[in-house]
Amino acid sequence: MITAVMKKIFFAGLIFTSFFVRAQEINIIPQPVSVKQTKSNAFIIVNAGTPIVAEGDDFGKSINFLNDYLDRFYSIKLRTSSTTLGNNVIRLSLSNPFTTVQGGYKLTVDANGISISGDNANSVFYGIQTLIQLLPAPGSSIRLPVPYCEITDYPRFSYRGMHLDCCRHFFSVDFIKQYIDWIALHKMNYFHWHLTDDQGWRIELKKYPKLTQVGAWRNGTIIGSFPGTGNDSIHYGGFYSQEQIKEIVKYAADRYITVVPEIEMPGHASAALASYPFLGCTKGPYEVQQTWGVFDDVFCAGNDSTYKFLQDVLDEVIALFPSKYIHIGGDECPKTRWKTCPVCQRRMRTEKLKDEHALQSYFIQRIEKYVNSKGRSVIGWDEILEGGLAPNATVMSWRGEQGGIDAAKQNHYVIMTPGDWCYFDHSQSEQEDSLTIGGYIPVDKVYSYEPVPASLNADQAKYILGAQGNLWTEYISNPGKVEYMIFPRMSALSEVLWSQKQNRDWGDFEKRLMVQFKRYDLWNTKYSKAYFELKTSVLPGKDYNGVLWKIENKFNKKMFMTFAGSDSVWGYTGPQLIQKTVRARGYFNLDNRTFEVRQDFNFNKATGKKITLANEPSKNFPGDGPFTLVNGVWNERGITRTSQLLGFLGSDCDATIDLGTMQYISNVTVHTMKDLSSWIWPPKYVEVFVSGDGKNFTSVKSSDDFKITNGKNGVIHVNFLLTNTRYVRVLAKNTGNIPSGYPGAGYESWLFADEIEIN
Ligand code: TNX
Repeated sequence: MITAVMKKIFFAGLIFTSFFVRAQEINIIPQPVSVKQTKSNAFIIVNAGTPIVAEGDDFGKSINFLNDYLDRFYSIKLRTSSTTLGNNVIRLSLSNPFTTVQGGYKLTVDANGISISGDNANSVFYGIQTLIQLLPAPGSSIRLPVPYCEITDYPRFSYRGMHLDCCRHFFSVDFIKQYIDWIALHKMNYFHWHLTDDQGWRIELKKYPKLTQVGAWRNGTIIGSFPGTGNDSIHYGGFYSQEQIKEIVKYAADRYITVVPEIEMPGHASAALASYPFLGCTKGPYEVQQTWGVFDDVFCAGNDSTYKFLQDVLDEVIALFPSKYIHIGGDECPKTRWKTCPVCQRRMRTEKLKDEHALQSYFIQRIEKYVNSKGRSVIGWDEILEGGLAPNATVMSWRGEQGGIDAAKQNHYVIMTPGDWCYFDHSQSEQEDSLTIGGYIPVDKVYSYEPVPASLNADQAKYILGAQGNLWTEYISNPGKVEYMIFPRMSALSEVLWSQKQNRDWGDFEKRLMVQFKRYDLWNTKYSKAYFELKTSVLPGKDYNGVLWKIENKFNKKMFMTFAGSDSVWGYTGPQLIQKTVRARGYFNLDNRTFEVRQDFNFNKATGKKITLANEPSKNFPGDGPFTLVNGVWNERGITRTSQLLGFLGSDCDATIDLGTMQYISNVTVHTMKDLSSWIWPPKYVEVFVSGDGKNFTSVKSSDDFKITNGKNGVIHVNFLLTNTRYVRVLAKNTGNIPSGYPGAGYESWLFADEIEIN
């Protein structure tokens, strides 16, 4: 019997599955296995008019997610219906599995409506994410056109993760939910929640209340880049109550996302030690750390009370998190305290452990055994390979890919998070002007990542479960900065993880990325615009008459230039000759926005002149060759912009500059760096030699007076009596091996130079 309601739906379907509405292009990230846009027609979703019909299963999670999204961004609400009649419907159903990987779905849009069928309810949820990306962005309300198409899709990897460090900085429950939504929108399925570290313990434990009464708070935070220019002395912290954690775990589960909690051990334990000093080797007192890095005080590996404590903690953690995986850290654990701790040393004797690495291995294996006894598995950072891997552990490879390769060869499961591709705390812009930890990982670098290392054979490759983007938050203190750091790199990573290898194509991704930017706008996120940046380079001028500034944009847009302090603007026709100290600006317009780049040029007698180097710089820091030292550009952004400086490992920077003619000079300044935590030392001294013929040089003066100018940057000035010369040799002496008591003691030190001035 056809009811009045059914008649209405049928009637609405006839009207609204319009034949004449032109469909928008299909731009889905991550790229599905196959997409066919069948016609240029579109099906129209109508506010309150198009019902969602669930067939054969409970698709509540999918329906809620879609409805929330439509409501939030399009002010559209759809109702659910149990009738399958009519063609103005969104139909969700189960199909027979058509792939061996879990997550396969088919989505069809045609005159019969929208149909998503998946091999289970989770797979249908992925189909919903694709449907969301078929909607116009930005949104128009009331009626939403969806292009006619046929899509078949399933994921490549089973672990598709995003990590968030909530210890270095704390993020609210609402923001965590937002983060989880973004994970879902990218068809990712794991949220790695970093909950304990030196700077804060963030999870409420009923049995150990001091962990959050004491351990969740620090009395200040360093200002600026490590080691900082001071301390803000602000009481800072926060934690998640067990109720809030349950809420987040459910919120994630409603989006088919597993929350993997990380409880760090044996290192990164200051917050726990500050709360319960009996857990350390020296028994304290300890404090919740106010600066970043690695700390010598770690959990005592000798005392049984440490293991008892951690087992109690894990009991509560396991009860809160249904995840099969529990992450137990294992990274960056100095062995300093263990070496002098009698209890640790006794443990090594009784367990017949040959050194402290073996003790770390014992620690991890003992904890793993406990976690396994509760029916769960551990994940650890790749340091857990040292001294012998725990039998069932999954390895998270972060110090490059080698840990993952070694683990896979030992038949252990692996999640890849190598620093050079997956560390979203690194800068994604060459022109970054906000504070970051450094590095440079642009979106195309992330996109180029291949999680299965070439050195693995097919059997070993099966152990690579997938990969994850890590967001460490030392320099990320608010949600806006999180958005700025993860977008668009997270979108690139989602395609690395979901899409078939043969379907990955950077050029095609770029085209879809332009639409993804509109979605970020729709979501009102503060994504990074680094992708739009002008590329710049500085080249030698002809006949050493200055330097050339080259600017490029990837959109083939006309560019313009100006010099600060002048009103004139001119069109860019080719590299601009610069012959004096000036602040130059280049820009172009795209979609009513202006994208610009500024560059300061600092001129002196050496700028643009001929330069040769006696020693090659390191392959990792070749700059733009020797010319880097006389290109008029100072390295003002630290080492993010590696084209701007030369790095010498263990060797000297020994440059000879030809001024072209005899000239009077009285000063040489070398621009260099000091960052002892990164093994970067200023020159031991700078010595200046002069010569009229370029063959016979005489030393005029040397100086070791290094002065910091800004952060890690500094200079050595060498002043001398007015001298007439044509050739100037500048020797910046490497300080040699790093002295004891400093990071990297005994190893060769780095010497960085970015400019030589002659005045
Ligand atoms: C290394 S990745 C760490 C973190 C830092 C991060 C900064 C890992 C296992 N340990 O503690 O936050 O570098 O990039």
